[in-house]
Amino acid sequence: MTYRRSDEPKGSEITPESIWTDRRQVVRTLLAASTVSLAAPSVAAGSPTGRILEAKRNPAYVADEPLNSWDDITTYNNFYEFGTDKSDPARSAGTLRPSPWSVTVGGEAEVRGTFSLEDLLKPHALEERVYRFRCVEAWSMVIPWVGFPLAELIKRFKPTSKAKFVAFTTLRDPVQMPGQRSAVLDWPYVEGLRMDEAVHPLAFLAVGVYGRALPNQNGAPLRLVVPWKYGFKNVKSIVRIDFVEHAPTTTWAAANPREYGFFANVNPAVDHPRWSQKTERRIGSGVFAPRIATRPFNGYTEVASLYSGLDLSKWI
Ligand SMILES: Nc1nc2c(c(=O)[nH]1)N[C@H]1C(S)=C(S)[C@@H](COP(=O)(O)O)O[C@H]1N2
Ligand SMILES: [Mo]
Repeated sequence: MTYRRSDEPKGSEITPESIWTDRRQVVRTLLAASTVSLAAPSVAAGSPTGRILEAKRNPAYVADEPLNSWDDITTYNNFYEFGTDKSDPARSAGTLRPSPWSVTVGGEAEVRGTFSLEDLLKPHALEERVYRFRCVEAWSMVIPWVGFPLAELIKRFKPTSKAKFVAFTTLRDPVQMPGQRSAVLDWPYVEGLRMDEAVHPLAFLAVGVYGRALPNQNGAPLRLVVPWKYGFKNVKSIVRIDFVEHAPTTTWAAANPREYGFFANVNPAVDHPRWSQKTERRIGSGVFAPRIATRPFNGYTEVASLYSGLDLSKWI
């Protein structure tokens, strides 16, 4: 699956930026008006850049609504290691060196060790999945990720019966990540899932978007994607994965436990203390577009059984 043949010139190389933007606008309108074909984003995506990844589209996870453009996905970001404004990561993440990269897998597992990214990825066939993405700040996107199920990786490392949670850690390097020189969050950024969440078929490790290797601002070279949870669970630029017995610390819940919890399941019935979670603004839909109703578990209701018996108004 590729969105653009490698021998094709990038749109921005052959047309002035204004024409390109216009054309994208036209395509977006067409997309909004008709059934979305997954081939369409090749044109709608602006000009994807980066290494082309070989991946097979997974027909179980395709879009029933327009995809966000490459520009939406790569210029409107949360990645506090590069600043707190949405536009900061696209501007500043060039200092991150996603290659060479290594990931350490440790904790309660029979197999452990430090692996180059290439070795870590080798056993996994890449697939493309389109997922809705819902930030806790009440904006959303629809994103074609490339990666593989987290469950497949977990299986290889043979977690022991003591492994009840999986903890993820982002790189800590204030030289590559200048935002870490400021104490806006505790570094490194950490996140976690309960083991049954982590092995759910929806939980995904992404290495690309729009058929290209992840841009730095999106969490190169490896990031988590858990589409039924608020965006902050989707930890970026992962260097450690640990199998642990107890619920690990998670960055936003530690920073503000009154406002954020460990689970962070998308839930329109529980407002954030400072804003409603009932609706969301779809990025790129235009200023006059109506807000969209937010759905329980971001519409991925197949995960509901993971939380039976749990009061989701308490366990936020
Ligand atoms: N390491 C790290 N991971 C992170 C963040 C961050 O600041 N640092 N922000 C989170 C938040 S709040 C969101 S909404 C998503 C944004 O992902 P995107 O920029 O690819 O859309 O990344 C999440 N992962
Ligand atoms: Mo977010």
